[in-house]
Amino acid sequence: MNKHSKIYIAGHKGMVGSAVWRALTAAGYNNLIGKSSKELDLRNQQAVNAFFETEKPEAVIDAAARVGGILANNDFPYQFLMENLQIQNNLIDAAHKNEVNKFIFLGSSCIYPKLAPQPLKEEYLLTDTLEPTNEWYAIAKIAGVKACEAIRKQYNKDFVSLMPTNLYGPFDNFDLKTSHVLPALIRKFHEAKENNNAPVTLWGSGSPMREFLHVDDMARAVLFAVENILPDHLHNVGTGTDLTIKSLAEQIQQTVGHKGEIFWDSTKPDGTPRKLMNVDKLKAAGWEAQISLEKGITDTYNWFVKNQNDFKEVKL
Ligand code: GFB
Repeated sequence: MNKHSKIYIAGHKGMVGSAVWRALTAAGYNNLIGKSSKELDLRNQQAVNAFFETEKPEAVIDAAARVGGILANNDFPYQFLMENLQIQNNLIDAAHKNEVNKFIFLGSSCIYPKLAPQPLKEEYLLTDTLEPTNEWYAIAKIAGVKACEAIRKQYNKDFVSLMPTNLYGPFDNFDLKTSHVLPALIRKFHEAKENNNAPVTLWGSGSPMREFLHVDDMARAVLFAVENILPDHLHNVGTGTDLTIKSLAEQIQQTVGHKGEIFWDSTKPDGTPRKLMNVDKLKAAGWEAQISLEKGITDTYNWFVKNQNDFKEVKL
């Protein structure tokens, strides 16, 4: 790989893909390609094959996926399973057939069993049953990890999977029905503050623990995988520390400056009790997270305040 190598970033308009685009551009990569979903429907196998035959990228970063928070995953199981399988199968197979030698597949920590020992090591994959609220998405992502592992094993190509913990940052989805917890809480506390410090209702019990990684740290992990041959097919990406949803809520409430009450809606699911990543493998290879949660929340809140008028509802 060199700075003129043609690198296709699938999903370059999303939170992760756009962060990867920024990181690679800042590092001097000057031959990046991306297509919006209107220009190229990644669920369409023929269209994806035609795109690869014309463009012949040297490397592919798969940041394209149907993603969402706990309720979206629970309410749209078919889309989370089928669309993710379609997107990744089309990309992986077209890349394989068109002599792409480096493919970076992105997934999520929910691929690991619901009650796996903590922190989660890569070797715990497929050792027990999954968390039911997101097993559809997880099964699709596990299939992608396995497809990349198979190509690596059978054809000796540099196909790797990076599994980040819960990501957040600029260009996140702030739609209250479909978003993940961190952007949802930023919006809820901000709007409640503007509304005379009205009470805020959050989901579940507040007791589950989550780990949060700023998307710019994730993008540096992808850059690291572009520039190095990683020792194995699967690597966790995270900070190595987590906190309860209740503590996260208090931290966001303080950053936003909301002074009202917090209520917990126990009719909404908690999801998995804990999913802290063991990040020793990627650390040993040379990557480490740099952005603290405190700074990340402040920066994301500032970004939200600047851009909130541009948000659309995200329909699934
Ligand atoms: O981020 P989140 O939607 O998904 O929720 P997961 C994390 C926790 O925050 C859950 C609680 O315990 C939620 O009940 N929570 C509290 C809220 N208030 C809210 C709120 O207003 N909005 C949201 N969204 N949550 C997803 C998976 O799991 O994480 C995906 O479904 C993927 O497949 C992704 O793995 C990273 O962390 O539970």
